[in-house]
Amino acid sequence: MDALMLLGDEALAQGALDAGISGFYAYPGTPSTEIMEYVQRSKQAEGIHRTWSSNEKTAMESAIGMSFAGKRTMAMMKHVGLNVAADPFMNSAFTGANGGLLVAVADDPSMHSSQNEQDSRFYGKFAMIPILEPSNQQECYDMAFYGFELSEKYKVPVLIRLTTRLSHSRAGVVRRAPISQNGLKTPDDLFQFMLLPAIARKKYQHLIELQNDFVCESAKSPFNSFQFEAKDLSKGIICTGLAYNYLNEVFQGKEIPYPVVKICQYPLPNEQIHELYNKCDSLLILEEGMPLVEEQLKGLAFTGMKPIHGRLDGTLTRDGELNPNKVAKALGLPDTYGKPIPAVVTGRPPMLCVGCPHSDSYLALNEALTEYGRGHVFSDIGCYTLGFMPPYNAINSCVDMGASITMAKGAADSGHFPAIAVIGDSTFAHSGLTGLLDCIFDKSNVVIVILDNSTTGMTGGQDYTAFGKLEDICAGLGVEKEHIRVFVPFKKNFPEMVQIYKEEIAYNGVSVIIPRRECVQTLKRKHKMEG
Ligand SMILES: Cc1ncc(C[n+]2csc(CCOP(=O)(O)OP(=O)(O)O)c2C)c(N)n1
Ligand code: SF4
Repeated sequence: MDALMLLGDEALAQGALDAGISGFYAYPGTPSTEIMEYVQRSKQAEGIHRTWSSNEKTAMESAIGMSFAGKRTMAMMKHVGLNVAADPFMNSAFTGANGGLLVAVADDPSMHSSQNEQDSRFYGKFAMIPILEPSNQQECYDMAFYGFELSEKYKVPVLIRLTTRLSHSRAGVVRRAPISQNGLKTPDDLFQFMLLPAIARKKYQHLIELQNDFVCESAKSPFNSFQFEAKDLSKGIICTGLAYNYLNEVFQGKEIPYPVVKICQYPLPNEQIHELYNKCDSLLILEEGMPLVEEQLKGLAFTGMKPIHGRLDGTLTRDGELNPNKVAKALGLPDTYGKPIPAVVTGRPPMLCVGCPHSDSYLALNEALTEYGRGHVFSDIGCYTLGFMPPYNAINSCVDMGASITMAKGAADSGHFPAIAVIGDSTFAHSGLTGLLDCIFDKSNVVIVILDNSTTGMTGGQDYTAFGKLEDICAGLGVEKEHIRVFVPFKKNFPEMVQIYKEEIAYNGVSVIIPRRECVQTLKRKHKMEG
């Protein structure tokens, strides 16, 4: 088969396509977005489900449904998306899978474009399911085939964990001959997906029984390797996922003098880890993200234990992503890797694009709020979060997707006035609707500004499910029609915009204001495509 130059995300997508997948479900989020974007561009994917879901929970549940029907499927998200999907994700470990079910989660250590740093391997361990963590783009591709097989062999979902550098860097990937999709086939046991307590207890027992099998699979996994032959036994190295790549980069093709255990499939293959521990005077654990393996190995600190070095004892930083330089230093090698970053690419804070509609919306909101001082605007996550920066200084919170509306509600419940929520249109579809329903139910005194730029701007301009329906949705949920106000955020409309903000702040109840103007970047792209 031909070789392709693919991002890690794209390699996983291509692998899933070649491995006979029938449906992709995802909500955008860096660094996972390119998985779905690749599939949406792919001719091979025609006829396969590949539209964006409202959020990660709906994506995960739809994937479980497709698995129920016997087909291979994958849910994709960024790490914080797995928090949103955690309920169906955890329960899917109990229901198990019918058709192969993969959950691809891209973590963002160092928080390049995320509100926190978390390690999805903990979720996989928590759910007690197998985890695959590719160390390069070829493994991203191969793991799609392998993951589906593993999922169907044990009838469990399988977590694939990527990290930013792998998701977003390119390498040659050799393809295999594509295989056809599964036929429709409902589960043999029609109670399989019925998590009533009496059934769920049995399911949990079954999941517990499978744990040993999962360890055996890890021990013979083509993605794990155990190189025990090295002469220098002062150190044994365990590296996981991408860290294996960094280790090899440090030695630049030369022989690594220490025994190395490469872990790209979990749960940990205990026997081989013990063997390494017994052989060597100390261990160095290189893992991207949190010290999951290191903590497991350290357990309780019994006296006489051999030294185990890693992120917990300061050999490596406790936070942030790894790189070959950090790995070299942890090995006691000189700190000579890489060239300094040129000044031109440093110190450039993100800002709203020139002409961004959010900019006009914020300037008018600031004007309307002058008499109240600062501390009234609960924001959310999207391009509009940049309204935090000067010259706007317009917002006071950013916690998780959807939190703007519910935080404004909580503040309003306490008597805080005015309480304004600012939320993007895609974020509103993702997780704003239920918060709005809470406000309507309690007749909360809030003004909710839904910034409608017709796209999911922050992640590169994807479609979203509530497009063209915002007023209808708000009215349908119970917002009074006269308190659903729409304006076009342009400088020339400034007095009208300020007036609308002021009127709705003065109204004691739930108001929705929709500033509507397309994102200038998507507009530019459309014009370019139209030639
Ligand atoms: C749970 C979760 N999923 C996905 C993301 C990634 N993400 C951040 S903001 C955003 C949506 C932004 O779109 P929108 O609300 O329309 O605002 P815009 O960027 O267009 O201004 C997404 C998908 C995230 N931070 N958290
Ligand atoms: S991408 Fe669009 S929404 Fe985001 S800052 Fe630029 S113009 Fe505004």
